[in-house]
Amino acid sequence: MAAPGENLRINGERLWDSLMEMAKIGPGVAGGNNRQTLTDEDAEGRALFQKWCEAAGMTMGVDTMGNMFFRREGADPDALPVYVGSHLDTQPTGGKFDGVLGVLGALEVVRSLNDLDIKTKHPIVVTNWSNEEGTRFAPAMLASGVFAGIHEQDWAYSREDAKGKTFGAELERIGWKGDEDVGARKMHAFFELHIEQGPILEAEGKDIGVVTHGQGLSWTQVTITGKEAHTGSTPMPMRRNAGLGMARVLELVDEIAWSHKPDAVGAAGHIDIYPNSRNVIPGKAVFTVDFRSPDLSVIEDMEARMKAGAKKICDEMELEVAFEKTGGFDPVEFDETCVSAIRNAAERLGYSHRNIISGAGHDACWINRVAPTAMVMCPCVDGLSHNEAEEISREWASAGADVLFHAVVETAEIVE
Ligand code: HGY
Ligand code: MN
Ligand code: MN
Repeated sequence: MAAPGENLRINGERLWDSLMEMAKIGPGVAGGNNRQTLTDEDAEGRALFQKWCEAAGMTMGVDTMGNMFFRREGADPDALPVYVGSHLDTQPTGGKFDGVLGVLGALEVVRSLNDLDIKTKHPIVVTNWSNEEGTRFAPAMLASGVFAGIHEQDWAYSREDAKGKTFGAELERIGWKGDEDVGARKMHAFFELHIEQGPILEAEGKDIGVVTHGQGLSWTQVTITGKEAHTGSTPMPMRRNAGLGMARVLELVDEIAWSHKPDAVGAAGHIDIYPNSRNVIPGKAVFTVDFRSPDLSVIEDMEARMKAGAKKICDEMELEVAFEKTGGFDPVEFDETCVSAIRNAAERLGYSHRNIISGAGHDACWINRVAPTAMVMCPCVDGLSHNEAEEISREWASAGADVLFHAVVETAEIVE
């Protein structure tokens, strides 16, 4: 397939302006974003994205999970489209670029194709996946997971946030429940641009990460039950302290992850303690253990050791413990042809690059189950993400979008 000429580039200034414009919606308290899925802020961001895509001549489709698809016609209307996108929802203390760079980078690809009046054989579809973060409604990558047939839609609709609101009800409430059958769309390929969310590319002075694999993820929700009692008048031997039990389990989680260094990681980001009162011994602790590794057998080992160890800790402390698997996916190997399109694009454009395994989960990890898929990454400052101080340079944003542009156009086949 003819590749675009090395001088074909996106409009970096327009991309940066769109990122800064979107960042005004659902602002955080420290310069980042709090645009959680299915909130009014998410709805506002979706509307702005729809306006921009329709102004670029694309037609919108929305499926029953609220996934948004904007189609640019190809010379062959029957050819399967090349899909490109990511997610607009953010963490509660999220950055301006996690997910958003991939969605607005995809829009920039189409805007640049329009500027250059380039026609492609395959249609191109710009995509925003609902609820990639899984922070308000677990698990992460929920809607792309339903699209790929991993989760049932009814189960996804039943997922509840901390206030007991369900995904299905909130999707209706914000008016973004579409009528397309989720997963009915077939793809020629899917590409996702994303910030690395880790330190490797910046540390090595590389512009581009060619993502060959994604590490696997396991989320286990642990509930430890003890007995609420007075922190002052209850003798130490009589206490059944669920908070202390959680602390010992979290120490164990850290130890287990370190035992598989350097690739495995483990922590708990979600922690609820009850009744969370200064002078009451915690009667219940609910927390989610997040284990990740590129090696499935390591993930399984970490999960099993954590459960056995937590059971032993709780037995010794006369506490009850229960486990619920609330998310997970096996390590992912992306499509070699799509990965090569990204590597060749970086080479052609003169960007330094290296192969990389994605530390974070992405919608591409699920879409890889139903279509040839690959990702391109750009560095982020200090490797920081899921933090309002998340930062990238304009140059990194442009480099990532240039490579995305070339990989998408090559795969969609330019029509002379
Ligand atoms: O959890 C993840 O890896 C992604 O950021 N949702
Ligand atoms: Mn993301
Ligand atoms: Mn994220």
